[in-house]
Amino acid sequence: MIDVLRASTTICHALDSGAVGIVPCRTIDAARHEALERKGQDVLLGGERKGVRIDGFDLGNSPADYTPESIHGKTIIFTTTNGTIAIDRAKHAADIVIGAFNNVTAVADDLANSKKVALLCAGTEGKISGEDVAAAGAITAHLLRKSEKTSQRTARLQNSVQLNDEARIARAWYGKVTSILSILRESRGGQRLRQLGYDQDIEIAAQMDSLDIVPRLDHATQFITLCSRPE
Ligand code: 3SL
Ligand code: MG
Repeated sequence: MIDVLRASTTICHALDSGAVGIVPCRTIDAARHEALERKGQDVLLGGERKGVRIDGFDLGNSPADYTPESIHGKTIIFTTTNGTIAIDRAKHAADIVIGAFNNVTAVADDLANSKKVALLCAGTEGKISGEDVAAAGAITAHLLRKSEKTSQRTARLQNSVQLNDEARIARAWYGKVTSILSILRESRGGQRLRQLGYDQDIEIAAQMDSLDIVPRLDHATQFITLCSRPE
């Protein structure tokens, strides 16, 4: 699942800062309920609606707020406008990982041996967002490069990665990107974040491969953690 602005980026930063896990919730009520159920545990409520922190929540959806000082050792109950809904829609997938520009290479390396990969772009309230498609294109390009290298090593003539039209479009779109920061700033979501004064979040989200981590949903616990790939 890819939601560059900002759910995926924030999840990556939260886990990198030492959060125990993220519990994605589809609605604000579900998040509040989850927090009540876990009363007494070290939990924080995080997320946004219309880009801003939800009333009564501890944190919004700015990756910069998820620092080790604020969240190390805590469980984050998290709900956002698009990202956590996309995670919920993917719930029947065998394996769900969270991708952003910050962790393109780590995610692509992790997915490289999968038989079938669906790159789910969260978009913005039902509309395509350019930044999510560009990140999907970056992951696709990395998977292709990896596969070409393997083919050369094993003297196989055919590239083993087969793309559908959507993946080809994403890759072509990413191929046209000269500045990730510009794509993010110009996008629908990016423009709104700038109006809200979140320029710093866009700059963080634009940093390619700043983190070498792969957040993964554990189906049993419904926690997103840095757990390794299921066998
Ligand atoms: O798309 C989402 O779920 C949010 O990350 C949107 S926002 O960037 O926080 O407005
Ligand atoms: Mg988004």
